[in-house]
Amino acid sequence: MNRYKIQFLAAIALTIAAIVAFSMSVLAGNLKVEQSFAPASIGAAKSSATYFVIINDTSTDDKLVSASTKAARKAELHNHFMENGVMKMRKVEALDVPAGSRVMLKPGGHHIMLFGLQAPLRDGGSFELQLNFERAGTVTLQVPIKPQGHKMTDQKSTE
Ligand SMILES: [Cu+2]
Repeated sequence: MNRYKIQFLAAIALTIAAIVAFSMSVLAGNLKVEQSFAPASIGAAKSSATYFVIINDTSTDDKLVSASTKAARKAELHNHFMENGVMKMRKVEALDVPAGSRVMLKPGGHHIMLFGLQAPLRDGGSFELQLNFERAGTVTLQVPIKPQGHKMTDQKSTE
């Protein structure tokens, strides 16, 4: 293999590495979104959820105000809460992402609820999700679909 071929292959490898890195950590303005995933849907279930971590290393407060995806009819920002010993969830208008904070959307807490899935979410697949922040604007994530029970890297330490 000549030198040029090697350089060419090295360039391809770097490009692939950059794409992989990009899919793991997505920038929205100066915000970072990491560890996104959606659990595979069960049977013919028409709803699911999406989780991720938002990192605001800036000195400016921000807010997640909405989300949308072609994978579902509707994507809503939700939170879980306990009422009379029963776990319920409800829509929230916005999620604060204060300056210098790390905000986690995780099972049992805040999440993006997906209603009316266009197709079942299959383990190993992925879909695009747009997140709209008040200041940072819109970011598009490629959300990987993981098996039921998948844990985020941060989850154990914050549970
Ligand atoms: Cu929900």
